[in-house]
Amino acid sequence: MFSNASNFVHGVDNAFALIFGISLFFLVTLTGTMIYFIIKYNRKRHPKAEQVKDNMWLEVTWTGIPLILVFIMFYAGWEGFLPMRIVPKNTMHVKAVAKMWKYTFEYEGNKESDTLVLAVNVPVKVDLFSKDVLHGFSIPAFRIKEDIVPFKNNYSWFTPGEIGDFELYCTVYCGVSHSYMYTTVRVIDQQSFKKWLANLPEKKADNNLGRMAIEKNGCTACHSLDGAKIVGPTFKGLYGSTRSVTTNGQKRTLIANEDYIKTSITEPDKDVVTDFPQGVMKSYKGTINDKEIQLITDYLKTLK
Ligand code: HEC
Ligand SMILES: [Cu+2]
Repeated sequence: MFSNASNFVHGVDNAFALIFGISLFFLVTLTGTMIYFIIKYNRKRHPKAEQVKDNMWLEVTWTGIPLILVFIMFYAGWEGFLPMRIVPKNTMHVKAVAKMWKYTFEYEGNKESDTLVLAVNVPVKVDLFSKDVLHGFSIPAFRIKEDIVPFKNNYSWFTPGEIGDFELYCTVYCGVSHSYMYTTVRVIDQQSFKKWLANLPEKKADNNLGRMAIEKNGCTACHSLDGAKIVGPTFKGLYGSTRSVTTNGQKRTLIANEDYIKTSITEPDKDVVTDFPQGVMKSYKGTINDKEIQLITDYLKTLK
């Protein structure tokens, strides 16, 4: 609680602490009063029940106090929430593109990245865009959570206040591999950010059939194209490299050639790559035909 990871941490945590405190207070006092009454008005001590009727002050109190408390809670929440919807001028812009089951971040100058890299203390507006279904853009450390709704332009903004890596999730169940839809927010100093952005390659037109097959079949939810290790090994530099795998419980090394790629797609549990889990990738036998496997393989050859 009360970190400085983003400018919204204080507002959200204040509301949370207040509501939590009030709830805790009532949990303790109500339970205490109940126990006290159970003992005090126990049948042995009070054999004859008495009825209390129409106590105006009592009723005014138990209506008035909760009403005031609820308004205080509302005010604390409102104060934390309102600034999230008012974007200041001169923010940096990033477009977050969500699709089953991956985030891509597009930067000015037609550049894109799998990780959301940001400069510390620079306010950023993130335009949220979905290519398919409902997703949820959430950075718990920043206290940010916003729905990404297809055909509706939503946004989020914040100022990262601490250098470091933070988790970014999809928080709306969006299909079988929803749980793999996570990535990292990397906050770096402003100088490093300028350098990073300058080195980020420009997006190429998406007209490669192999790349399209990879996107269409959702492979990029687990395999990055840029060297990042996510759920599975990266595709970058895979083709032609030496792989360490376990086959039938036996460790061995082999070269990633056309046959290996094909076996990896149709029988993923046959050669399990070292340091990666077995059984996570399902077999694409029957889903992807030989022609598509060839297109994918040809595309992998280009990812040096
Ligand atoms: C749910 C996550 C997931 C999806 C989706 C997925 N894979 Fe995998 N894949 C893995 C994991 C984990 C491994 C490593 C363990 C293993 O070898 O089975 C792997 C291994 C591989 C390998 C061997 C990689 C190496 O470094 O030697 C290839 C090739 C591969 N996958 C291709 C694909 C293709 C093509 C698709 C899409 C049609 C795909 N995968 C979809 C998780 C996934
Ligand atoms: Cu999602």
